[in-house]
Amino acid sequence: MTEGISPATLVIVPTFNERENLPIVVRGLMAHPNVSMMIVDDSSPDGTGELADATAREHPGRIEVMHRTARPGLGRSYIDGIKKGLEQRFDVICQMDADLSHDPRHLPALVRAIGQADLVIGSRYIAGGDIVNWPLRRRLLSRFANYYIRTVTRLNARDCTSGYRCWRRDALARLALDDFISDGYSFLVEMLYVASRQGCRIAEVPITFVERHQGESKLSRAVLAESAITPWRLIATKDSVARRPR
Ligand SMILES: Nc1nc2c(ncn2[C@@H]2O[C@H](COP(=O)(O)OP(=O)(O)OP(=O)(O)O)[C@@H](O)[C@H]2O)c(=O)[nH]1
Ligand SMILES: [Mg+2]
Repeated sequence: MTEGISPATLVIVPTFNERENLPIVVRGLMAHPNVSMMIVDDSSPDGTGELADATAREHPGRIEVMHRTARPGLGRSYIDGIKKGLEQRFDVICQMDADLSHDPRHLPALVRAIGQADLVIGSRYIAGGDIVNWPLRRRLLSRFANYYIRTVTRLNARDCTSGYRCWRRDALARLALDDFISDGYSFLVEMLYVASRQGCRIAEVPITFVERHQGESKLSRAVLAESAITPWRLIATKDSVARRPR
């Protein structure tokens, strides 16, 4: 069953080696009328970029593919995708992973909630949220990361690290992404922090997060180290001119 999504909505999906997963994500998203997709591929060696091009040809006018070659990285991919998305007519711009952890079926609920919020987080850590197939170690790591981030930054959101998000276009346009200090997963925390500092209304709706079956996780030690430092860097720079609303 697909519920309709009424505002013009763009979903930005960063990809790196997601050949097996991408077609399933595309199918799920294209089932929602009024939803377009931007795939931001970082020259995946497994051919995800070429597959994305072929998929875009099957859905003319609804799927755009950005092939990145310079300065790879998840944060830069989001920045490039968001900038391109903001040039277009969309009222709502969402972020979603390509590894099937984020179910396209949750999208209508996220978009509906944007009626009363500037940013809606697809949340694992509110009532009704869940995680499927994560080993205890991953659960503990994510729980601890959220506790740590919330404590250091005083953010109120329960799930500060979820990459399934839905933004009101104006809130996203105000973020001054070029001034961001982090990349990788910390980039998501920084987006949330800056949005919160700018007075965004932040809401959460429950999602069931499913661990990837295909492809590899890109969570590395370097990523974890950056995540430990980011909350402190954010609070240290929070009054800088760069992050005042523009
Ligand atoms: N364009 C681009 N996409 C990336 C990069 N790293 C990861 N991604 C994509 O970003 C999304 C999230 O990355 P994942 O690798 O799923 O994250 P993970 O390591 O599995 O982490 P968990 O989902 O928390 O287990 C996926 O769609 C990836 O394909 C990158 O450097 N560039
Ligand atoms: Mg993942």
